[in-house]
Parts: sequence; C-alpha cells; structure tokens
Amino acid sequence: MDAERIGRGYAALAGSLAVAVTLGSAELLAAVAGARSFVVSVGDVVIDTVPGWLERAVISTLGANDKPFLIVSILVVSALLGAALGTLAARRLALGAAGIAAMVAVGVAAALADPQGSGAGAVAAGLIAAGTGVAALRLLLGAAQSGVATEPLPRPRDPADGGLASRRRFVGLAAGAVLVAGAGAWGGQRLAARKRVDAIRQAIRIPRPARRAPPPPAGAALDIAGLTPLYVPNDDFYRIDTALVVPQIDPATWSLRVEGAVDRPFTLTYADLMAMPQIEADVTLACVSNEVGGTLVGNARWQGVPLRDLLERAGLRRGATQVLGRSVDGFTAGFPTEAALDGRNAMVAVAMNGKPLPPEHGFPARLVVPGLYGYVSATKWLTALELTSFDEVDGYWIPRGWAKEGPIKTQSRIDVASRRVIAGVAWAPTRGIERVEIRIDNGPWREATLAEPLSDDCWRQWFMPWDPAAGEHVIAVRATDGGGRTQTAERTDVAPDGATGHHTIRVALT
Ligand SMILES: Nc1nc2c(c(=O)[nH]1)N[C@H]1C(S)=C(S)[C@@H](COP(=O)(O)O)O[C@H]1N2
Ligand SMILES: [Mo]
Repeated sequence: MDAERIGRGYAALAGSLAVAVTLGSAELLAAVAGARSFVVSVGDVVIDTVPGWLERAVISTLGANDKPFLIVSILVVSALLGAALGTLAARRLALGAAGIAAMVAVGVAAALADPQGSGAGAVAAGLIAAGTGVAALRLLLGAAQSGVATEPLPRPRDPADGGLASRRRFVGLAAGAVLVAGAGAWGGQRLAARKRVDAIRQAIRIPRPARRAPPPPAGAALDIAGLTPLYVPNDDFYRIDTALVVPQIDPATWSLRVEGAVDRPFTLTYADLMAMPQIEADVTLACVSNEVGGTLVGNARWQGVPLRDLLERAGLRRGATQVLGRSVDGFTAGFPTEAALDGRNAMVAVAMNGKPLPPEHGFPARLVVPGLYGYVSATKWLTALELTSFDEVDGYWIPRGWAKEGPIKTQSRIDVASRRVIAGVAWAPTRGIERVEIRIDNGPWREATLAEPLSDDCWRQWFMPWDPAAGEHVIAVRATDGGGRTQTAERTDVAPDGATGHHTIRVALT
C-alpha cells in the first residue's frame, strides 16, 4: 500500500483497532480453550519482573488500585503499539502482520509461563487471534486506502467526492472492529467468571477439629466504637498478593505435594487433607509492608492440619532447614523448618473464621505460621511444601530486597482517639503483649488497660479513658512484648524486614 495515499491518522487508527480486535478475540478464545487471559498473563509477568523498589512505589501510591492500573497500562501500550504498526503496515502490510504476530507471541509466552491454564489452549487461541487481527488490519487499511483516507482525519469533504462512500466504509469497519473487540473481551470475562469456585466452596463442610481453640475469654473484645474487631471478618481482612486475578482452584483437581529433602515424599488430595486431624488456632497475620499505624494486619480463627504432622509423615532429612511453600501461581515463601516443629500452631489452613478459606485468602489451602510475616510464610493457593535450605532456594520476595527471615516485629496502633477514650490494638505474635503505654502531648508514658489476651499469637486490644481539653493533641503509643522488650522509637522503613517506630497521631478536638 502507498503510505502517501493513506493519511497517517487513518493508518494509526486502523492499527490500534486491529490490535483491539486481536486482544478481544484472544480474550474470548483463551477462555474457550481453557487458557489464561493473555493480558492478565502479561500483567503477571510484569509484576514478577519489575524491580522491587518500583513494585513497592506503585503499591504505596496506588494501593489496591495497582492491579486495575496495570491492566489499563497494558491496554494503552498495546493501542500505541497498534498505532505504530498501522503506520508501518500502510507501507507494507507484512510488517503490520508481523507486528501483530509478535504481540500475540508475547501474550502466548506469558500465558505459557504461568502454571495455571492450558498451554495448548493458549497456542491455539494465539494463532486464531493473530489471524483475526491481521485480517482486521487488512480490511481497515484497505478501506482507508481506497480514497477516503488521503486527507488527515476527519475533514468535511465535497459530497460529490467519491471518497465519501469509502470513508463511510472505513467508519463502518471501525465500528465493527470496536464491537468485535468489546464483545470478545466481555465474552471472555463472562466465560472466565463461570470458572469461579464460589458454589463448590460453599458446599464444603469443614470437619470438626480434633483440637479446638479455647473460646475467647470474656473481656477479650472491648466494646468501643471505631476499635478494630478482635476477629476481622473474612470480607474485611486485608489482602496482599501478586496475583492479578484471584486463582480459582477446584479442590477436586487440587493436590498438595510434600517433597524435597524428605525420606518419603507424598501427595495429598483435598479429601486426604480434610481427613487428617485438624487443629484450630487464633493467629494474627501481618504484612512486612505494613507501615507504622497501617492496616496490613488482621486476626482470624484458622483451622487446618498441623504442619508438623505433614513433615513427620514425610520424614525430614538432614539439611531440610527451610520449608518453602509453593503456590499454584508460582509464588513461593520460605521459613525455618524449626517454626513448624517448635510447638507453635503452624498449619496448612483450610478454614478462616469458621468458613472454607475465601478464594482471595488462598482457597483451598494456605499456610499460616504464627509469628512470621506473610511474605516468608503465608503461601496462599498452596500446592507444594518443599523441604530445602536457605542456601538452595529463596522465596519470591527475597531477591526483591526483603530479608530472608521475617519474624513479626512488635507493633501497636491507635484506632480511636475520641473525647472519652483512646483505644487500639497491639501485637507481637508468639511473644504476646505485656504492656501498652500512651504518651499525650509529650507527657510521661502512661499504661493503658489491656483487654484479656486471646493468645500470644494474636493482637490484643487496649484502651485508656481520656478527658481532653479542646484543641490539638499529639498521641503516641508503644507496646512491650511478653519477653519484656519495648518497641523502639526509631523510625525505619518497611524494607527489608518490617517498619519500626511509635504510631503517633495528631487530633484536633473542639
Ligand atoms: N500465593 C501467594 N501467597 C501469598 C502472597 C502472594 O503474593 N501470593 N503474599 C503473601 C503476603 S506478602 C502476605 S502479607 C499474606 C497476606 O495474606 P492475606 O491476603 O490472606 O491477608 O499472604 C502471603 N501469601
Ligand atoms: Mo506481605
């Protein structure tokens, strides 16, 4: 085709539309073929390859919007690449076709790199989508070339000009392309949504645990408006993971391998796991990325199979010093084997607050290890436990600038500062909370009243009656753990092993 004869704007638009058709049809075809969405797969690769500092910066500026932002970015970049391909294709169609094929190849490669979804399906969907996209490019450029598009984008033309008809044709084709792209994306989403495991999950009966957690003692939960509940409901529980879409795992096809430096590696089905004796325990989970005063922490009642039982069944070999949890989505987290054997309630959890794990929190099974930050321990959508050493393998976050070992630091947080009361929570999992102190307007540290403890693995609520004068006040909190160690005032960043410092707030009371 003759570039001179096709307005650049038309060519670019044709290219973008052809890419949209490619992506939309790929979305639908991938869903039909049981493959992962190309766009989502590329997003996952981006998440896994961007440098740790950038990932942290994006999460801290965009918070929970980081994932939609990533998807939109991929679509915008694709549209721009499409525009560039369109102008190339106006000169030689083969260049545009090669460009579309290359883009699809990137999507297929990303989908293949993901252990979830059908690889053959991804290849088949990619081939057909590329063909569809190239056909769309041809048609659109053909329409653009046949007269209309010799002028920059839309300019009123003489009705007598024969270009009008072909411009109509271009506009019609463009509308068709938008329709095909939109319908493909929508259909793909609909099909993917049908794979959700909600119904299966709701039908699951959680067995009675062989060992129940004691009921929470009277006085463990304070009745203070605005105070974080002792048990955070599943729907409100903080969520942190690298999964762009929540893995939907049918327990019927799920399995858990115990392997590595063990004498008797084995694989369990979900039914096998559910048939093993289970324990129940209250455990506070915390994220290493939790800023001082932050909300990336929560307490729940978990139920599952003691990790120790699984490791004993496998028979630990010498050198099995790290337990590495592997997720179906490729995420890994490792912690000292000692934490599974020293008597704490480390478990492969199947239930959270009396319900099968929500998909967002790792259904059908995840690790819960009291006292360790989630990034080294709490693998969701767990599919393997690999016994290894810290020299051999690093978990996902370690090469991204986080410490190899991640014991949870003592932290305390002010949730409420009203005209009557100051209240909050404090946690030092496995060590417990011995004391919480409050300092108002740089006065002396004064002891707050502690609620009854749930367990040393959980946060503890606290309060202090307050009758403030009107005006501005600065309130700081610090906790002392069960070992008598008080939180340091020194402020450090969340990386590499968790923030330190006193949560300090400023309130204005009238
Ligand atoms: N598969 C998988 N498991 C994961 C993660 C992840 O990215 N992928 N993130 C971990 C981190 S950093 C934390 S803090 C906890 C958070 O668990 P939650 O989302 O249930 O609160 O999950 C851990 N388990
Ligand atoms: Mo985390």
